[in-house]
Amino acid sequence: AALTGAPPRQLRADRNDSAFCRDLLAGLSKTPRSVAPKYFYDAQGSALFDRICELPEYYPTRTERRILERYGREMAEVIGPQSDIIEFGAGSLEKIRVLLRSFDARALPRRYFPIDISAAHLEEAARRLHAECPWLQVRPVAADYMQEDRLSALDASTGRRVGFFPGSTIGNFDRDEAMTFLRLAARLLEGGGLLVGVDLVKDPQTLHRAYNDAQGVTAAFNLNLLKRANAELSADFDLRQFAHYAFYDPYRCRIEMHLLSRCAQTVHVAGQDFSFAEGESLHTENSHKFTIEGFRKLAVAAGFRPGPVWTDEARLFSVHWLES
Ligand code: AVI
Repeated sequence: AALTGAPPRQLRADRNDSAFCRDLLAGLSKTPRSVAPKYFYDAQGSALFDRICELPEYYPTRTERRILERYGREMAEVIGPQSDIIEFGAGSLEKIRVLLRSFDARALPRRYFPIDISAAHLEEAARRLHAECPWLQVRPVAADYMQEDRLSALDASTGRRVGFFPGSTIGNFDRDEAMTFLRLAARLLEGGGLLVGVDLVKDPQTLHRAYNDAQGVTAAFNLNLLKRANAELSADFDLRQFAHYAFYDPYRCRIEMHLLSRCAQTVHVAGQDFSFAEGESLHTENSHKFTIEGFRKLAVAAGFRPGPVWTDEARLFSVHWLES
């Protein structure tokens, strides 16, 4: 092994034991083929997602930010003073900054627990936020927020707990996952509440454009999943032989993203062979869109009491306060 330059066997075994490896192999073995969208977010995928958020066609980030800016005072009021804010999938901690600006100096939150899977990124972002807001205790939690047994760091939260889940990430879950998340959040946040961003049903053209941008950033984001598999799992996907395909399904109220094989081909992933027919799909993401009433019903089914909802004038996006 030393002469061929291959990584030591133990290292290779570790890599192929990863959740990404396990889930991709399982997803490629199913019909139809699929893989969970959480695997988009390696360093490159996260950078591409940040670029998507800046695209003229991608309205959610911009619209949600405006809603947070415009109605932040009302949100701060329902959140209440001295609370502990827990953010699920906090990323670069940009959105919490927008929210924090709306608090009256006499009614500030006390602690902030950003939960994110990417530990290195999180520590640095938390340090910067604390430097800007020295009055706020920032306690980063490096974990997958869907794994409740990994959230013991939240035991340090002894005050009124308020969850923050912006960006309509909830739309990337299927119904069962959304219910699992909301039930978990309702338990964790008992006596407090959840502030959650939810993308709305709207005309299909606007939706279609948001996931088929002219610069091809969303296509690069989708294809990056294969690049990641090549880099981490010694796969040999030829990126030129797969096409980004995203469309709105009005029956399921969701955007579906796929990677379509441009030809008949065989791909190798972690020592296994997978044959694709021409046009065959690997389903990479669903992005559900909700009506306000539909989302409130889901929240009730998970054990929340829905409160105020804020939207933009064109009703593109919504932010919900749910009491638990
Ligand atoms: C993170 N999530 C809410 C985005 C969405 O719109 O569903 C991910 C995304 N996929 C393609 N563009 C953006």
